[in-house]
Amino acid sequence: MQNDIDLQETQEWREAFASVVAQAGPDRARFILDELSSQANGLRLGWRPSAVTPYVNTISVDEQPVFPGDLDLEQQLASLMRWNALAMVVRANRLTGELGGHIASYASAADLFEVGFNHFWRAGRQGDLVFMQAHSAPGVYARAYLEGRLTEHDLSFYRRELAAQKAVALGEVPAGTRGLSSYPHPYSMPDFWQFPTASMGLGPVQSIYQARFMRYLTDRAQHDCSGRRVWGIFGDGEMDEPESMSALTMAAREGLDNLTWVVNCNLQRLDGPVRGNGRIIDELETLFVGAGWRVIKLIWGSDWDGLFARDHAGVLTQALGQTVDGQMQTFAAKDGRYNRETFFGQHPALAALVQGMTDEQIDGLKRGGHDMVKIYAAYAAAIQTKGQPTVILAHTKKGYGMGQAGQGRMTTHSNKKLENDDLLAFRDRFGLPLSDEQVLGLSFYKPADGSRPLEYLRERRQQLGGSLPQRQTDAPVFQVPEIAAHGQFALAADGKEMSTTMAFVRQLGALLKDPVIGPKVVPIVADEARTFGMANLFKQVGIYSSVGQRYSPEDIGSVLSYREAKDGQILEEGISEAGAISSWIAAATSYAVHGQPMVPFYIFYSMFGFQRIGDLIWAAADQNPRGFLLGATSGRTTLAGEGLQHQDGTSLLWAATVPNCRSYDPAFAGELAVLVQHGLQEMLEQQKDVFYYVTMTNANYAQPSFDLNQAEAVVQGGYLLKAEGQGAPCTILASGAVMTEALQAFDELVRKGRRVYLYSITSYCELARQAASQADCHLQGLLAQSQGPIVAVSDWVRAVPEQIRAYLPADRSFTVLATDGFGCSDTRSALREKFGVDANAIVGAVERIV
Ligand SMILES: Cc1ncc(C[n+]2csc(CCOP(=O)(O)OP(=O)(O)O)c2C)c(N)n1
Repeated sequence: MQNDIDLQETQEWREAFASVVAQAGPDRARFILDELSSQANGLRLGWRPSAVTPYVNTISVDEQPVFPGDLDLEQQLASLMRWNALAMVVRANRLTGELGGHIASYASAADLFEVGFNHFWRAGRQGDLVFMQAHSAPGVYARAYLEGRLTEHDLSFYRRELAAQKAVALGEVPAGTRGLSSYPHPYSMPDFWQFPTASMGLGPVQSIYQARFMRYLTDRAQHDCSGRRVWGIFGDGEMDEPESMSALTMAAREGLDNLTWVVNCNLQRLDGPVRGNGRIIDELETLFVGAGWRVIKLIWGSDWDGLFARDHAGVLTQALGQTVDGQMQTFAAKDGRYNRETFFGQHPALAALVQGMTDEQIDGLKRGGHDMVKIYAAYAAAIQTKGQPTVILAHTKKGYGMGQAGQGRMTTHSNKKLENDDLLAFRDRFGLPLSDEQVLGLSFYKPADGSRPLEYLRERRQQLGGSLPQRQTDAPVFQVPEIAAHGQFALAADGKEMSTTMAFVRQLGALLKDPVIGPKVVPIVADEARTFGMANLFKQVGIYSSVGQRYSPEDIGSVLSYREAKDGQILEEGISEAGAISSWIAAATSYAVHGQPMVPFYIFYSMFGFQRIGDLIWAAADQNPRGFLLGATSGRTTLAGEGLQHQDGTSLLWAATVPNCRSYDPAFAGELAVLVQHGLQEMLEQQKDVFYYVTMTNANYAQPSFDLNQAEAVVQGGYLLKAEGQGAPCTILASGAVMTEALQAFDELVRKGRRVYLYSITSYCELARQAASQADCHLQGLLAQSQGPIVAVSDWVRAVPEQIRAYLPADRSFTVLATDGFGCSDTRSALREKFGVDANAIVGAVERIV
């Protein structure tokens, strides 16, 4: 900052501006500022206003609405939540230290949660979607306990899901008692949690795409989501995750005013301060404002209002603006006396501000995120915002109320045990109606049924549509058309040359025309539609754009013209796999979130799927999604020329690690058509919680007609494609695009006087999973149809075919030809020769064995 070289001149300008505000009002003042700014730009002054505003609340005292609730009662209730949450974690860890859990995060966020629960977050299918910071889960359980949704027994099985099952089985606890998952996991608690947030950064990005998907559903007249809102409560440390920030501009570009984030700025993460030497709130303000969000700073509680009002010279605001977060954390950890001496003692005018206050009163000065009145004001302003998403930057103390044991302490995040004195101090601090004995015994506390606090709690939730979080799964059934309606061309391919990708796109095009299923289909791409030959869909169904198309596209006359439309069906996410999978998650969970089943097909470069955004796929799996992931251009040797970053030999291995993901590697268009049909039936008719990962390739080759009698076998993992020849028997297992090599080897071996059995293995993973769980498995019946040593050839790493080794008959040898290692840029034939997965290698492998 430059020194002021003419104080008097500066003062004259200030006064002139102050008089504009006073006489002509804020609109005129803003106009003048805009004019000056544009003049400065015209003069090339290289000046830009700072995006950072003073370290004070955005909502001024006179803009603050009256708090509509019973403040005392709500504070009392919040104290009970705090206690029960704390007791739950400490109890679990007294039992065994290995269970873990967090106290300090919820301690800092409790009021932010409570104002949401009591006044804003509406439940049900017309209500709000709330993404809750995962390590604040104990507080959410504590509330569910007071609401009567969880019992004391349930709480005592926090982080002990298996122990609860055992205890129920042994009759030690009432039937229905259940363990509570560490974090929000819909898979573990399917009627409770809606959105998994435990892997940090994934909640934020998913919340944005959920808000955007609601617009999509509404604009496409599939489901009216116009009354719903997405809320997210996240950590300030969590904002460092690239995913958290990855879609901020999209949210603003799309004008998502149905989205509100609350970032709990307790200034600490796990190891220490988020920005010890800086200020995270300023940094986030700049970032969000730059991205186009409305930023509401919620920094100080009501008891600071008087201090600011008396601070005519602005020394308080200035001193706060100069305090870095590391120091602010120390102030949180220290007592009133320290704060008086160290902070207010910096300047006589500051000291004068707190002259009449005791050290206890200084200690009790609240940060904004601990003041329900201020929180209410911020939330109320957020939901009135039009045309842009809002973030509330809420200033809090980590471990609030944990006193010596944790408030503002460096180690507070991991503190899961409290000493007796600390527990008693916590009781006193929050005025909890607990005896010493109850405190030391960590008794949960719930006011009597019918008592005013409980009645109030229930009334509030009733007003807001019931309890939250709550996951519902009932959804209407949709009839899937006969396979012939969309896959006939593949079933009767009759030797026609095409790639499985081309076949898929053709099938998708036909499905989109189905009057029932068509509108439910959500094609998703991340800037690779042309790569996969999908450009024809641009014109056919259009690309979704919330504003339609404001330009005439360069290729307007073409049949493949780039068409954006408000009712467009394709979600074109640009080069963001994280964004595309988040859209896929929103569509794949729509049956639960909105009671409106949709069928997303996300088609991507297979290498940039599981490897790139595997953790998001895992989070998707946690939500029991229903939809298709299509790994196009797959295979280590089939995507010739592209080199080692693109050539995928591993995604099927990743997919095998996701329990509810059914993964397939079809060789032929007919197999693919059957898989799509079967998946649709499972998801839309039978309403099974499954999702499919199907690989596709870009190699063109002759597609045989498909015998529908083999459909079931394709789904189970493989079928005998053909058997010919006389002589010593041998068996070849092949899948995906290297099937063409196996077909050549088949002919060669028959010519050489062998009896050859060739199988198309559509899924090693499905074969192995079934074999692991039942003796009478498909694999066993399948191999009983053949004889001789088995050679498996795969465009994937060895571990993919190896999945079945343990379940093979003892008298059959098993050799795997695979593509472990990095790929490289060359032709298919050169690559297949290098990896030893071409026809020659297959013949050689068979001949070497016998
Ligand atoms: C991807 C990922 N990395 C690390 C963690 C472990 N972790 C859980 S909470 C936490 C610190 C959270 O800090 P912040 O977001 O500031 O929230 P606070 O607890 O302070 O409210 C970390 C590192 C995680 N859950 N997910």
